[in-house]
This record gives sequence, C-alpha cells and structure tokens, in this order.
Amino acid sequence: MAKGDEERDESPAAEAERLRSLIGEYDYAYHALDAPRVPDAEYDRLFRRLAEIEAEHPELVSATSPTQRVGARPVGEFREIRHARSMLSLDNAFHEDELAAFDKRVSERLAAAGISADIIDYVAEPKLDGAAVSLRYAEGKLEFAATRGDGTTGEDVTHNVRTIAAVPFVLRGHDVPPVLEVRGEVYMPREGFEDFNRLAAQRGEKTLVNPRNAAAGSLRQLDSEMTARRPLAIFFYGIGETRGWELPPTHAEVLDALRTFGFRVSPDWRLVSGIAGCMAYYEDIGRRRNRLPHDIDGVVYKVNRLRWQAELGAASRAPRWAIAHKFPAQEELTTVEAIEFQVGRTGALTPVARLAPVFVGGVTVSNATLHNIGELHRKDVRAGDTVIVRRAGDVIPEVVKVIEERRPAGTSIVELPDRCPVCQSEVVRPEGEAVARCAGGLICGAQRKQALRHFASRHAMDIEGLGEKLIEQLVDAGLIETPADLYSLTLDELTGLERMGDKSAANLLDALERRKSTTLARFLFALGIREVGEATAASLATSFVDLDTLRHADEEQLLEVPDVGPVVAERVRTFFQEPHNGAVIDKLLEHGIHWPRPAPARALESPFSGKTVVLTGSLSTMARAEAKAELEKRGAKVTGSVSKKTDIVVAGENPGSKLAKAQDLGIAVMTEEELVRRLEPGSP
Ligand code: I6G
Repeated sequence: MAKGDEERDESPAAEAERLRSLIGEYDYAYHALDAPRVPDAEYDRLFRRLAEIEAEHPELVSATSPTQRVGARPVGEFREIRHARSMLSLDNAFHEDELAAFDKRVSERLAAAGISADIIDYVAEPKLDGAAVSLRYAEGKLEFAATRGDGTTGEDVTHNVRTIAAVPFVLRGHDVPPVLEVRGEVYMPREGFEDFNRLAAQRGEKTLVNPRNAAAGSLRQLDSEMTARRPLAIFFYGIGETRGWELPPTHAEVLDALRTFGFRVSPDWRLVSGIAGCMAYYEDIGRRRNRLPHDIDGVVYKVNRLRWQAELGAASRAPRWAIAHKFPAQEELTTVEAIEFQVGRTGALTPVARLAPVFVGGVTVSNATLHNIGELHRKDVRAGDTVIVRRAGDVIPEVVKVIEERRPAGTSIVELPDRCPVCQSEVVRPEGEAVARCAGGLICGAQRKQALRHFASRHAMDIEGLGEKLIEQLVDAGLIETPADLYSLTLDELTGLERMGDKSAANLLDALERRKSTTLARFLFALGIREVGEATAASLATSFVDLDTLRHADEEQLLEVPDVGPVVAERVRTFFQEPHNGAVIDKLLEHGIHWPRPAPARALESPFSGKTVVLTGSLSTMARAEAKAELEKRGAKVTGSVSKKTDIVVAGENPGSKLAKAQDLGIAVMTEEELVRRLEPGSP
C-alpha cells in the first residue's frame, strides 16, 4: 500500500499516536543526540497535523502529547514537593591544592573501607550557571518537576519545566524503570539571553540581569505562558530515587543510559584519571569557556564507580564523592568611587565607573564602561553605589546592575556634562541618538590624541614605536597637533622627551619615513573619518583610485561605491569639505606620503577614450560602479554632474534633471542598451 493510502486509512487515534511517536523520535534526535533527523519545516508540518487532529478530537489530547508544552492553567502558588532523595549541593574547590585535598580525602576514605585505588577515575563535566531541578517519571511518564529548594523540599515547577522543549514527556525504550528521578540544570543559552534582552529593551520592557537569574526567575513564573517565551534549555547530570532499575557500575554508564532514555546530557563530559586528568580537563574547558553557547562557572568531578560513591556517602549537605572546581567568578560586587566621562576619537563621551579594585574574571578591575548616557541613566549608577561588575573573557568590564538596597543616603543622578571635560567645548547629543559628543573636534586634546593613535595604529599607517604613551607626551609637550606634525619631528625634539633614548628616537623617525610609502586604503582609514572602517576605506580606494577625485566627490558619486550608504556618504563628504582636514591632508602629501597608483590599464580602443561621461538614472544590466569602472578602463573620465565639458550622458531608467540639462546643452545622450553595445570589444 502506498504511504498516502496508509495515512488515509488510519483512524484519527492511530494517526495521532503515529505522529506523537514520530515527533518523539525527532525530539530525541534533536535534543538528546544533537543530530536533527528532519528539516524544521517537516517537523512543523507533523506538529501542525497533530494539533489539527487534537483540535477536531479533543478526547485524543493527553498530557504527554508534544502539543501540550504550553497552556497549563496558571498556578496560584507553588506547591511544595518533598524530594524522595535529598537534592544535595556541591563542595567547591577554587585552587588545585583544594582539588588535591579532595582527591586525597577520597582515597583515604576508600582505603579505610578496604578499597585501594592508586589513581581514581572521575567523570568530569561542565558546571552550568542555572537552576537545579529534579524530574520524576512514573512508568516512563513525566509526573512532576521540582526546584532544589532547601534540598529536602522544593517547589513544584512542572508547568514551567514542561515548556522546555528538551524535557521528554515520555521516556524512550522498553525497559524504562517504574520510577526514575533525574536531576538536571535548567539554563538559558547566551544567545537566547541576548536576543531576549534586545527585544525587551526595544519594547521598553524589563531586561534580564544575567543568564543564571534568568533561568531561576523563569522557573518561578506562575503562568507557564511567560516561561514559554523564555529561551530555556536543560542538561541532565544525575539521578535521585530509582525503582526497578539495576544501576550500571559507573556514573559514565548512568549518563549513557540517561541519554538512551531520551535525556539531554552535556556533550562535554569526559572520563578522566586522577588529579592530572581533572586539571587537564579544567584547563581545556577554561580555554573554551567563552566559546561555549552557555555560561558555566566551573567543572564538576564525580567518582566514577557508583559502589565507591555509596561507600563515600555524603556529609550534611554535599556528597563526598563529587566536587565543583570553580573558575574565577565573572561577576563580583564592588563600589563605585566616581563616574567620569571619557572622550573618544570621534568625540563620543563614554561614562566610565571608577571602581574600588576588585578581582573578577581573573584580573583586577578598577574601571567599567557604562557605554553611553542612556545606559547610565537606565541602570542609574551613582557614585557610592554597590554594583555587580562583570568581566567575561576579553570583553571590557561592565556594570551589570546596582544593588539598590545598599545605596547610601545623599547620592544623586549623574547628568551629562554641558561641556567637554577635556577641552570645555559644548557637548551635543542629537535628537534620538544614544551617544553624546564633544563638539570640539581636533581642538579637543582627547580627540586629538585618539585621532593620532588611530593614525599610527597597525591597520592604519602602522608606525612602529608610536604608542599611546608617546603620543600623550608629544601632544602634552606641544610638539604635535595633527598627524602631519609627526613628519616634522626632529631627533632633538624627540630625545628631549622623558624616557626617550637616542636609539628609540632614531627608530621612530625611521619608521615614520618608511611608512610614508603606504596604500590609499590605509591612508583613508588612517584619516579616521567617522563610519569609515577598514573595509569601507578599501572600497573607497578601489572605486576612486585617485584621492583628488574622492576629495571632490559628491554624494551621488559616493553612493555608487559598494557598501556606502547615505550616512557614510555624508560623513565622507563633510570630512573632505572641512578646510582644516583638507589642510592636514595637503601637508601629509607635501611630507611625501604616497602610494602606488595602479598602472593605468592600457585604455582599450574605444569610442569613450578621452571623453567625459555622466551616468544618470538606474541601470538594469550592470551596477553603476561596474559601468563606471568599464568606462574608465576605456579611457573615459566619469563625473557626477553635467556641464559644458561633458561629452556623453548615459541615461538609464528615470534619469531626472541631468538628462534635461544634457538636452539643453546639446550633449550626446546614450541609452543603456547602446552603452552595453559600445562596451563590446571592437565596437565603433
Ligand atoms: O548542582 C550541580 C550541578 C552539576 C550538581 C551536580 C552537577 O553535576 C554535573 N552534581 C551533583 C551530584 C550535585 N549537584 C549534587
């Protein structure tokens, strides 16, 4: 029988059952095995079909149907659930010696029980930053889910845990234990956390403080519809009470069995040997920490043999056979000593919190960014506040949140200064923009120093030996104001500076001289035009080839450059129109900064050779930049406006006023079709 016939002959009950089983298998492959078996569209189709059958036949709906993740009625309060087996916590080790002490305790206790083990095998696993839960399955069906609570009694969060897609409602296989309690950690993946916060901020709603609080807070929602909107996930790592299951001899095998039952187990667990194995694992995960899709705060080691675990037992609140080896915290509390505003290269004022030094993320932090004035006000950080500071990986430390209960009396809201703290110029914040800026431009010492740093930086003019400190000294000594002044520096001036020896001074002059030979792209990038990064600078250099043409380009010509939109075009135009910038560029060129001009492609024999051409209207067969490049290859000069000097106007669709002007002046007009034909080799 064809598959379609089979489906048509099925009763709704049989079809619903078949779909549930199929969806269950696909869920297992996706969540537990991390190996999706069907495209999302196929999964969605099956899911919709099941929902359709259930809508037509409500008597077929069961609590274990995958359609029933969301929609449980909001609970009035959280019912208490007593754990059949205590949910313990873990002892912590912060240093290798504490880990060694743990391993020694384990060996000694085992030896006392007549078990001699030279090197102990441990299962090592990342420790997620989330909320611990216990899920109870009876006859393979999810009965309830509870939080850890005080370890003896937790809260019933079944309605919320059911919304997590990786939580199986029904266990897989034929030999599922009659009772199985599994323990796991609910967490929020970093990407989901960031997406959620971005959306919440756009809607003016409350944002989540960090992924850990987000997970715990999500489980404490009375209405599971709210929880379902939070991108939660779960990993299972152990068991509580089990009945009717003869446990395998090792924890590693328990993890394998959990996966077979359909639970999502961390793909990063490993069996390791002794402390050396634990440390190697710790270091490996530590290196990968910031690339994992979720926050972790350490790793957990567990004695692998379950019989040994039983022998070791538990102290009052933690098992003796496991330990959490913590990473340096990425969040810490400290106090704000002051809030100052730093002025960047483009004049942007960044509020910075000066902090009582605190060890966080593996380094001592005494400054944290507040990004911009809007962020400062949203977080309402004030001098004197106690705050949570976060430093994850190489990311700039930031103030996460103020602990309001600890705010001392007499603090006040920090306002944006009217005047630049460095040069006293006016501070402006255009309507609707997040960033406030000093209007002083290069008059402002801070902007000048930053502009010079940028000019000398590796991807710009790459002037070796000209670092932040030296620029600071040169500006403060009044020796340089603009990048052009660098090239008039003398050996005497340089050696007159503090900590500047003859050799370093000579090396710097040499580097300046050597790097006069550069590329147009680097030079444009070095100028520090707002919104012009390396890629845009390269694009401008390729499209214009000639600096002079770029300096005089109008907006329309700039818009023809790939990646240049109206904002960038405007920034470039205003930069070159500013007489001060023009003067600096002229001086730089006088000092001999140069770049190779691409050898003029031998102008192809062409009707465009030596002609001034204007392109107007939109072209349908090629991009404007392409047409321009082709014309230039054939010796044409392509300009943006029609004048008496124009020889040919190529008119695409909707040509506008340029065509009218060309007709007025009696200039030859060419259609796009004709242009394409004349670009052909050998065309007359
Ligand atoms: O809170 C925990 C997180 C992770 C744990 C745990 C774990 O294993 C990966 N394991 C145990 C045994 C306990 N808490 C008590």
